[in-house]
Amino acid sequence: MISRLQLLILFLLYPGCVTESDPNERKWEITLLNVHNLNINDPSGLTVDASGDFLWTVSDMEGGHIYKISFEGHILGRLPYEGNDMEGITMNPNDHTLWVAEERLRQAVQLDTLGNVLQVVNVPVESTNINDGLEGIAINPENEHLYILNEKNPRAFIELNREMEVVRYELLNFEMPYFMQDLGGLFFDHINDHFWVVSDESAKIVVMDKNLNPFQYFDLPLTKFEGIAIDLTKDIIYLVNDEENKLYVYQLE
Ligand SMILES: [Ca+2]
Ligand SMILES: [Ca+2]
Ligand SMILES: [Ca+2]
Repeated sequence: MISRLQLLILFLLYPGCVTESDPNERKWEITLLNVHNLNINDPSGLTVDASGDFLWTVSDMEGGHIYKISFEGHILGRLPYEGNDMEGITMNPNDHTLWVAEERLRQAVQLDTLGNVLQVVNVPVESTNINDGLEGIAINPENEHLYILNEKNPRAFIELNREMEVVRYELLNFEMPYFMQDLGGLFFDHINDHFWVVSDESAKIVVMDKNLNPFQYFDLPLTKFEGIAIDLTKDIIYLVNDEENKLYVYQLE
């Protein structure tokens, strides 16, 4: 028998025998549990309420609304705020305020859960095509930094601090199998410091570490998924499809 100490010595003597992780090695799998119809036009962003009891989504239509929906896709409420082209939503669990990404206006808008606007932040992006703007938004509950995705041209990750200053700006131009044609939705896992990105056109989810290095991907059955939210207590992934107006539910294991 080789003792643990002997193994450790072998490991230290022969570091070359330690292989790097295979990019195709799957850490997790996802299994489709359910697909629910949504009576909402072009649902484009998704987040779990801080209570953990329901979801919030947005319609990207001009004059579109913010909706509270159940995990089965039933509409539980609608806020009076009328969006311009809302493509993302997140909730700050510390103060229970919502943040939406207004794509064409290049703005992050903070609202209370009655729909009153509290703050409007202009987000600097380089894209000149009006509909290649903000598509994803998430928040870090520890430092209250906002994470924002610009869809494409360029595919950018933008981090704003509490003062709403840009403190990180990175382009997400990955090689296969992590390549994404566009960036459609963002979820931040604050327990593991992972970023989950859904790409509409590439029909995939890519998971990145805190330094934005991708390490896992999942193929999705079709395009137009634009919102992603995860219930970390149950390892359930929720996705909304902008074209089908449907809510997809996956088990992560
Ligand atoms: Ca959309
Ligand atoms: Ca749009
Ligand atoms: Ca867009």
